[in-house]
Parts: sequence; structure tokens; C-alpha cells
Amino acid sequence: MNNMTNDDRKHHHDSRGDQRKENDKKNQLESFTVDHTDKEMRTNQGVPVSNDDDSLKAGKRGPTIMEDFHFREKMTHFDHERIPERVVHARGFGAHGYFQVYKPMTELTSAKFLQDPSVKTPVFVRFSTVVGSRGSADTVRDVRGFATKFYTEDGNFDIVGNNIPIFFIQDAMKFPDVVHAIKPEPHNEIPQASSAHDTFWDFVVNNTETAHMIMWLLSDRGIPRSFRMMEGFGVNTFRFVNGQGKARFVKFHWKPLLGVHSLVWDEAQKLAGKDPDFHRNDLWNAIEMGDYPEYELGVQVIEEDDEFKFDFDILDPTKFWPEEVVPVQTIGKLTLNRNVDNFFAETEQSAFHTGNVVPGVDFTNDPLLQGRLFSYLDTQLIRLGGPNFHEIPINRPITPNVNNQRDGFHRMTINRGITSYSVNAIQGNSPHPVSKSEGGYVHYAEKVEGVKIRARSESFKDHYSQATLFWNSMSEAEKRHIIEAFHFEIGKVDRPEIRQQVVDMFNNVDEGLAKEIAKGIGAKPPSKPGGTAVTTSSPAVSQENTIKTASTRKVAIIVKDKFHFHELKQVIKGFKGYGVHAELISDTLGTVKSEEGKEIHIDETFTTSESVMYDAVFIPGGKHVQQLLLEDDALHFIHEAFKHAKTIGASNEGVDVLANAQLHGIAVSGTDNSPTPIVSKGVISIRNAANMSSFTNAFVNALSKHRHWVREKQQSS
Ligand code: HDD
Repeated sequence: MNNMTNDDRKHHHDSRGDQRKENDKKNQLESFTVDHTDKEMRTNQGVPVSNDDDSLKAGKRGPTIMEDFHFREKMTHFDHERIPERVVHARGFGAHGYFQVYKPMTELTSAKFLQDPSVKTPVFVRFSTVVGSRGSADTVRDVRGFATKFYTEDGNFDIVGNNIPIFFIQDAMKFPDVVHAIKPEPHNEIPQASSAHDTFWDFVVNNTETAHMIMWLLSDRGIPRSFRMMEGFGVNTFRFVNGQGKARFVKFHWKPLLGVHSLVWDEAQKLAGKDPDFHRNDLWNAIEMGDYPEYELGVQVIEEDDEFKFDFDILDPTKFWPEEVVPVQTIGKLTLNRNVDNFFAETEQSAFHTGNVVPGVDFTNDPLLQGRLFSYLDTQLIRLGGPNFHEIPINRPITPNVNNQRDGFHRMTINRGITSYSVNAIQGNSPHPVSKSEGGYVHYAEKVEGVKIRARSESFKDHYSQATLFWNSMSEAEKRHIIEAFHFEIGKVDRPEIRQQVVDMFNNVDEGLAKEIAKGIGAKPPSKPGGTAVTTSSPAVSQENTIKTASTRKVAIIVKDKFHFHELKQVIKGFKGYGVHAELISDTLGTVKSEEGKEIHIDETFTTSESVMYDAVFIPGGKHVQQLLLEDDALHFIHEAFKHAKTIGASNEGVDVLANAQLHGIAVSGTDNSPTPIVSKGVISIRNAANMSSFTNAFVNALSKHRHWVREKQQSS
């Protein structure tokens, strides 16, 4: 190395930089990974084990003896194998991937991972629900966590975000309060994973800064279709700082390439019982099948000089920056392409922290963020059992951590050398800090002055304007869903006075909304005119305007013996071309035989699955229809899919099943043998099966719309 020229050094450095890519974290994790296939069993002390089934006893029917070190070791480890769940976001699911920036972001930030489009920065993401315990269900109404750890060459950078761009409260001081209110009530620990109970709504009506967040929580955003189909937001306002030291305010966004889509409430509740792991399964299977979820990283940037130019305080975490006012620039893409090897070791032990930033990213005085900067580090000390959790493989940066910190529970590193203090002369003051120009993290030199005071800024006092803005931005269907969510949530509140207070509080958002809420919960309509002066909307927040695609959606195909093979085959082939997946459902597993005598394998049965697990349903023609017409399970399947506004299709005799199901307000194809399918509010039917491609195209087109809300309207009217 001593003979290296400067150019050599640069080259050496660059090529190391190139290697430090996507696989750096994977390789690091692999050095900790073990696989016991074909290995002989040994104790934790490495002693070969001769019998793992029987404890050591004084006689075959006698008591176990103390000297059975193998039994004691095995049992002790088992007795201690649980750790505390996260105090919030206990239930989560993680995956690995990588991030690539589209172009150098040098003007905005010096963050190294945002400079070189050829570098793939390894990433670990953990999605979560907030309120429920580790074993609760995925599809409950809740905010979803979207926490991302970038393993950059300058250390770990975490965006610890949610799928909603704002928060319940403005000051971290109130975080324990909102969490105590929303968690199960303390006397009986009921209800699990739900905000629909008295203490939460008592908190809401007595803390009106929650109004805006409640609107989002009760909107479709509270029940995502998939982790792959939700946005992520850093929520808090951060700073980007460039190489010249110029700082700007920034908000982070994740935008899913599959668009933002949600379940309907009835479906979400049923899924919570039928498949409590619905979102886990969805993410795991998508990655296993190579449908890698992708999200673009967006940033909204506000110049320091413009800090006070908005009609909201840009540091208030109960406010978002409407995209129409502050555009989102997409600057790179995250791809999730690898499932974990071990849930506990990776997902459960992952520890995120808003304070994990790298040079080029800094904080603001957002009072929620300020409190978070304390909480995340603190909470890991109890959850992960001490100060060395950064040494747990999933949490290790891919850069070395070199400092004078020593000892503590579960220390893994063996630090050589006798100095663990600074300044020292014995080891030449190693390790030594590096200056800003050498890459050392230096906090942005924001000028701060003020008297010590426990108070809220006047500029945080408006609790309703953006709640109205959000309401104004909703489509008719989204508004209807919000009202129905209020009816459910408040319908579960026992105290009538709280129910009335909810009506009165949300009258401040919109009078029409308050009146509708009142109707469903036995409360009085608001007694005075309501609403705010806001008449504008932010179309970007309506899911109606999101990306729509059928790609990766899942269709249930119902078949019994004597279906038409050629119809099924053509449709499945057509689906494949669009990236749509199909599963075959019948009343037993095994195989069914087509009219042509071909056998196909069944994936699920009416016992193991339900329409709520699919995006759409299709019934091919054939004599099997005669039996399907008598099958309650098949009709139930179709009715539920219909109720949940899903795409439904049938060909040939299959159409008889739809006709028999009496789908309200729907036209299906008659016996005229028309070559074009009939498309009626998301129900597609064709009798002429000579060419199934026009049917498949119409079906996939309907599927890409996600749901056909117009049906809900006719059901409720
Ligand atoms: Fe938090 C976990 C997101 C406010 C304190 N939070 C946690 C996780 C996410 C968020 C995604 C789970 C991370 C993981 O997967 O391990 N939290 C947010 C967002 C907030 C927010 C977007 C609003 C902007 N949080 C917030 C406040 C505090 C906390 C105001 C306290 C002052 N959050 C925590 C915590 C948790 C946590 C207690 C529990 C487990 C953990 O940190 O590791 O520290």
C-alpha cells in the first residue's frame, strides 16, 4: 500500500466504493448465519448430544437429576426466549432490498447515498401496525408503520415513517397519552388492536389537534390492501444540507409503483379472522414470486427563506405540505427483493431511530421530532436488553463503528488496546475524530434563541383547516367510507356524551360530515353552523387519483369436475401476460378433471379460503356449473366479492352462476353468442368463448380499477 500513488489510492477507494453495494449487508448478515442441515447436534457449549428426547433420570420412572446439563441448558434458553414487544408498532414484518438514486442530489444534500446512481444502497424495511400486540391481526384499522434503514457508506440512515403524512399530536410530550388512550383499556385489556373504544375517543374530543389525523385514520388509508400498495411518509420535517452548508427543509415520501389501494371495512374485519397474516403473506409471497415491491423516494423541499410563507406552520406535524403547493420530486427507487432468513433475528431485533442520520441530513425544531430523538434509542435499551443492540447483525452499519464505548450486556466486539478514552497519547489518540471536510458529521449551525417556556406556538393553534382540506379532497366513495368508519368507531363507544362530543368536534371540520356522523350513532346533529373557510382540495391525497394497475393482483377461479379447459387455459395465459396471478378453488384439494379429460391441481378449497383473500373471481364455463349452481359456498364467494366491489367474471355456462346469484343492478350476457363481453359495473361476462382474449382484456381492465365503488352506492341507496 505504501507504494501506491495518489491515483492508485483513488482507484482503490473507488473500486471499494463500487463493491460496497447491494450485497454488502447480505454478506455481513451471512457471516452470522448458520444452517444446521446435516449437522450433528451439540449443546451451546459445543458438546455432542446423544439424546435430545429424554431427561436424565434416577431410574426410568424416577425424578430428573440436577446434573442434566443438557436439560437445564435447553429449558433455560427456552424460558428466556421472549423479549418485550415494541411498546407501539409491536406487530411488524420486514424485508430486505436496495435503494438507488436517479441522479446526483448534490445541490440539495451531501448525503453520499444520494450521489451516485450506480450505487445500490442496501436497505431493510419493517412495516407495522401501531396499536395491536405482536400476535394481533394485519388488517385492523390503524396507521401503518413504514420504517426504512439505509445501510449507507456513511453509516445507517433511518426514515421511521408511517403511511399517513401527519400525526395525532403536535408535541412528543403527549405521545404516552395518545398511546395510553388508544391501546386496550387498562382494566380488562379490551379491545385488541382497535381505536374503537371510549378512552381513545375521550382523548380525541379533549385534544382537538387530533382532528386532522382522525380524518386520515378513518379514511381508506387505515385499511391498506397491501404493504406494497401504501405510501410512506417521514411525517416530521427534516433538513437537507448540501456540501456548501446550505440547508433546506425537507419531507420524505415513499410512493408505491402499484398505487395506493385499500380494503373495504367488512372485508378487513373478516380477513382479520380468516387470515390474520394477510399483509405478511402478501409481502412474503410477492417477494418469493419475484414481484418485487417498488417505491419511489420523493422529497418536498422548502427553502429556509420561505419558512413562514405558508398558511400552516411547516414544523407542525399535524399538517402536511399539499403536493399542489410544494411539489414532490421523486429522486430514487427502493426495491424489496429478499425475505428474511429468520424473523426474530432480523425483523424483531431491528431497531429504528429517527436520530440515525448521515452527513447531509439534519433535524428541525418540529417538537414531535425532538421528542422522538430521545425515545427511539431509549426504548431499545429495555427491548433489546442493553446498550449493545447496535451489534445485533441486522442493526450493524456496513461501516465499522470505532469509538471508546466499551462493555455492557452482550458485548460482542473484542476491542484490542489499552486506551478507551480520549484524548490519549498511549495509542496516539486513536480513534480520532474527523473534521467536517474529512466527512465528520457536523450539526447544522441553526441559530436558536428563546426563553425557556412550556407552551405551544400560536402558529400550531389551527386544528381544523387541513382536516377540511382533506375532506374536500375525497371522492364520493371515500367520503362514504369515512362516514361509515365513524359509525363503526363511535358506535363502539359506550358513553353517549363522548358520541355527542365527536359530532360537535367534527362539525368544526364540515357540517355535512357531522350531520352524517350523528345519524348513525344516535346523537343529535350539530346545533350550530360548522366547517372552516377552506374550500380548496388536494387531489393528490385522494386514492381515486392513484396509479391503477392489475399487475400482481390475485384472482380466484372456481372450478369443479367438468369445467372447460380451453377457457381456463386461455384466461390464465392472458392473466400471466398482465402479471396477474390466479388460484384455483374447489371443494377439495387434489385435482379436478375438465370436460376434455384434463386434470388440474387445486390450490385452495372453500374451507381454506374466502373471497376476501382475492382481488377478483372468475368462473369458466362447462358442465361443472350445474353443480356450482347448487353450491352455497360458491354463491357466497361471489356475493362477498360483489359486496366488496371486486371484479367478477364468467364465461359460457359460468354466466349462469352469475345470473343465478342475482347481483343487484348488474346485466350479464344473454344467449346471443356475442363475441364481445358485457361489462356491467365490474362484472364481465361472455357466452362466446371462441376467443377468450377480449374477455381477458376486459376482465384485467376492470381488475386494474381495484374496486367498483358505484356498486356500493346502489347497495346503500
Ligand atoms: Fe414512533 C416505533 C413511526 C411518533 C416513539 N414509530 C415506531 C415505528 C414506526 C414509528 C414506524 C416502528 C419502527 C420499527 O418497525 O421497529 N412514530 C412514528 C411516526 C411518528 C412517531 C411516523 C410521528 C411522526 N414515536 C413517535 C413519537 C414517539 C415515538 C412522538 C415518542 C416520543 N416509536 C416510538 C418508540 C418506538 C416507536 C416508543 C416503539 C418501538 C421502537 O420505537 O423501536 O420509540
